[in-house]
Amino acid sequence: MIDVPALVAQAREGRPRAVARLISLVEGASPQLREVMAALAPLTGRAYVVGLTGSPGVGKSTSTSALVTAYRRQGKRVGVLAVDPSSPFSGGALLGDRVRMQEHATDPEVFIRSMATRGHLGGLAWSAPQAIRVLDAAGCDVVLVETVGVGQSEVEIAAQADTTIVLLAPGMGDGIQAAKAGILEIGDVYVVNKADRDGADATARELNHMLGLGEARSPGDWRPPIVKTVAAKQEGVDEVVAALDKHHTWMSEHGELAARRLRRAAQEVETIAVTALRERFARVHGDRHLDALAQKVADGELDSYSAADELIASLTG
Ligand SMILES: Nc1nc2c(ncn2[C@@H]2O[C@H](COP(=O)(O)OP(=O)(O)OP(=O)(O)O)[C@@H](O)[C@H]2O)c(=O)[nH]1
Ligand SMILES: [Mg+2]
Repeated sequence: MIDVPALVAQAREGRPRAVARLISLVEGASPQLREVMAALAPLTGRAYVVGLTGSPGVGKSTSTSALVTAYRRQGKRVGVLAVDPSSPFSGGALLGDRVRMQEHATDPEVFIRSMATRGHLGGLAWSAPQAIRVLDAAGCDVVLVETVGVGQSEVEIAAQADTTIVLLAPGMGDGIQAAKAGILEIGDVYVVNKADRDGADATARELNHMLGLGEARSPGDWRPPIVKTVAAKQEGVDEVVAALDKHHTWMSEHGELAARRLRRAAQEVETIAVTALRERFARVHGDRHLDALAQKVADGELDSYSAADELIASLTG
């Protein structure tokens, strides 16, 4: 048994080992998870959570590292969570990321963690928010969440962030790829990285066009900025931080920050509740009850809605 209050107290002081331990507890769905989350709850809500997403190789890790540098210059404590929704292992696929974060590895004010979420009950939607809470409770002013992979997982991760950065790079057909993956709608800030390469202006223009940024908006609406960077050389990164500050201020002033956090919490509670019901169902009935009901539905003896009602009643009654 782990002494949770002691561990949480150490994490609160920003002790890296305690933070790492807590995230492992979250990742491993420890039986003490409930106790951990209850102890963390009153310590959370301070961190500004920024999600970074974009096609493989656009420079998410390099940009994350560059943002860490920029925030450290402001004296801020920074957490980094690299989430790989496609892999059941942490580490392997994220090795490259670790290398790119190397310069921050010995900074006691920077916490870097990779997380694999495949195979988890509830997956990403369930484990990432808990890990973010740990970093928040550990006193991180900013938590940067990088998602590897494309598609739904990126949209899911964006839902966990206060602000989402969508990264593109010139000459990768990124505009089209991003649009396909549906990630163009989720950006609050757009970054065209690798601006040292040809075509950065064209990519920015194309993006501007696709997002309809030239069109009129209602006063007070957020107009996502497009920032060009050379993350590998720290160029343009202060502008990204300025854009993030601006978005944070805008959200605070328009009630959007609170609204996003409320939506996030609602989603999280729902995920946990549904997962709990599913577990309970498996414990109480195994698949037998479901199979029996399904047989009736297949034979036309029972309609599927009534079968579902019966199933729910058997769990909650
Ligand atoms: N020319 C140039 N190369 C860059 C820049 N930023 C990153 N790179 C390079 O692009 C490659 C990919 O960078 P990463 O930061 O690993 O990209 P990523 O988006 O995290 O990649 P995945 O996590 O694999 O999806 C690396 O070789 C970087 O050195 C840049 O501004 N200019
Ligand atoms: Mg990466």
